[in-house]
Amino acid sequence: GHGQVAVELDSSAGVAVMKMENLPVNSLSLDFLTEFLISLEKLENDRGCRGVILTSGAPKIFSAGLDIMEMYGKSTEHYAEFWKAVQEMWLRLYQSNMVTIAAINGSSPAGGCLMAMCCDYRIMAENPKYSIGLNETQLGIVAPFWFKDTMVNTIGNRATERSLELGLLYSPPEAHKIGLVDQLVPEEKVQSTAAAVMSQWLAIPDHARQITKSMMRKPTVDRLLAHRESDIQNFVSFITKDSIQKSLQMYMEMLKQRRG
Ligand code: CO8
Repeated sequence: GHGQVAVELDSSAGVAVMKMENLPVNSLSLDFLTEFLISLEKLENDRGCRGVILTSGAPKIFSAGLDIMEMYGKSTEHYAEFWKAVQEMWLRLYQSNMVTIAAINGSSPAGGCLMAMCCDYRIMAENPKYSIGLNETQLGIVAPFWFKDTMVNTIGNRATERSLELGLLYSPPEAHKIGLVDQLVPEEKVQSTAAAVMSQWLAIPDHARQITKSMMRKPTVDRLLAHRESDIQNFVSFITKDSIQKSLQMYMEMLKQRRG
């Protein structure tokens, strides 16, 4: 697909805004992830771009996380390809040389929360209707070790243990309290705050910041790189289980009924 990620580069500031536009809920489909990766790679290779603000063009939703339809009723080859793209998104975003700021202007469950946690800084709209967290266990599925590692690196071990076991989705004040987001602002201030925070981060010399980021994140990245193939195999064998397919089907039905 095309046009699911809108990129606007402000050359004078050296800052790009990446707006996710896979409507209605920015679910991370294989198509979307592929376009996202291409867009990110282009910016990464552009010497004129030093920072990226990741945000959503979908009303009320930052990202609904992995596209459940990609994990349901498909072939094992498809699951493997999909999972590889999810890994790639995480690897690229978590290790980006650019300053990455998540401007979280809507709900951000599961894979959406993962994307936000990959960024260097998180600003969330203080709308009480929004929530953020790794809710995988609520779907009867298990967040992989590198999702867990990313959360541990963000909020610490104890808060991660509780969050993951209960599949907690946090309101903005709760998310701020545990450090899952760094700052809450009124909805209409999210983008301007992101731009202001970006200029603070860009005041630091790139090379020093990049080496420091790598020092902090490389051990976590290396753990996935060392187990990448087995992580794909784990995903495929887990997701193809009858009981897991049944859980996902029930969850999708629950989502649809809840709306009715
Ligand atoms: N994937 C695919 N479709 C989705 C997803 C999704 N993640 N989320 C929502 N949709 C669909 C809905 O089914 C609905 O479709 P339709 O119009 O055909 O009925 C449409 O998007 C709009 O959704 P809602 O009507 O629910 O919209 P709301 O604005 O009321 O709510 C929410 C939006 C809050 C995003 C809500 O839809 C929601 O909670 N979605 C589910 C989010 C979720 O739980 N995502 C988890 C995905 S799993 C993941 O990311 C990590 C998996 C880790 C791997 C595990 C290893 C096995």
